[in-house]
Amino acid sequence: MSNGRAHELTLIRFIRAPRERVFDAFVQAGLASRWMCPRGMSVPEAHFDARAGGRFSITMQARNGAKFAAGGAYREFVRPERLAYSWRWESKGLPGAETIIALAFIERAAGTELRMTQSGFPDAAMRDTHEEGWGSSLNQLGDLLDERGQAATVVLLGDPRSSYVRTARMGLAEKGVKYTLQPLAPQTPEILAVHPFGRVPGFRDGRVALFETSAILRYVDEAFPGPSLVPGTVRERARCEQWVSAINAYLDGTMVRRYVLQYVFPKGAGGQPDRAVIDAAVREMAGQLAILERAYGGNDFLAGRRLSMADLFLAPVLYYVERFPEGKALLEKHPNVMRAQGVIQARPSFLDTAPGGA
Ligand SMILES: N[C@@H](CCC(=O)N[C@@H](CS)C(=O)NCC(=O)O)C(=O)O
Repeated sequence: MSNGRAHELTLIRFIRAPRERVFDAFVQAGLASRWMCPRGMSVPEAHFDARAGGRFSITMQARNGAKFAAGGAYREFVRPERLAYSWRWESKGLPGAETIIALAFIERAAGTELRMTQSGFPDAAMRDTHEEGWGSSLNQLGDLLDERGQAATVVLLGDPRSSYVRTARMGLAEKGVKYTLQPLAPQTPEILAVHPFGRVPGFRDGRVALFETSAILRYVDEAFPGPSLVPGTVRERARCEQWVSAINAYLDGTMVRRYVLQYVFPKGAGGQPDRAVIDAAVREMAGQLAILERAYGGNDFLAGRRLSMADLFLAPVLYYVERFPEGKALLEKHPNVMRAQGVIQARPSFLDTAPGGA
């Protein structure tokens, strides 16, 4: 959040930890190296001479190996209330302007209110990139200091019976990200606050709010360590994208909306499933499963030799299809699809996200 003054940045966060600990996280290398970089980066080096007049330096490293070093000097050091220091990027190619960071640590019930102001940016663009960087870093500070860890910051919103919510949960589980699930129905005010179309899932990582499952998984994949959810080669990445798009655009409509949901929320005469709708969906499903059967061939995954986002989109859909008579009969005629389903259904990410909780 910028406070309206020219090129100054103000961020206010509540951290569920005593203020001594929040203060120390800014000035002790062992703590700072665990959070003081945006998500997706790491801190290979940090040196802090933690006293008024002392200097510090910190190096952040991106996944591609690029390093970004910064340093400065403490101007005010009043533990645990206030801290102020200069900040200057030292690596080539980074803006070299010196800025001033001032922090206030305010005691609140159950934690600390952190008020951070960074002033002296030469332009709004530099301020805005720092807003994004610090916002993401402060999410990591919350992960580190809150006893709930990442689950205090990372929130998935949506009814766990939704196939899309399960896809997102499986992706989070595959990455090893801890999160809080808020089981909310579509179109509720809380969902509309993150998803303008009112669907589920929605996602928050601190102040970052996202909707659309593939966008959520892209973010999770890049922002957190852990095995990648997208394949390593150009062709396989495109294939992954191709299947995510096809599942969203074609399979979900037929398999979930016109087939499964016809059983779950029947719309036919006398509150019964509408046979004509089901029969039409079953005919379409037969064609779609034949396409999947050919796509798998002897592979267990849709894009390449290991699990990708594409498989996370399909598994929750086919899980539901198999629960109803025509779907089960159709699936049994497609051994490649059944084999691939068997493989993904044995993974903890699938087992631990069953819609009924078991
Ligand atoms: N393309 C969206 C689809 C989300 C979606 O359709 N979710 C369903 C639940 S599985 C929903 O919210 N349905 C409620 C509605 O259609 O209003 C995504 O990938 O997240």
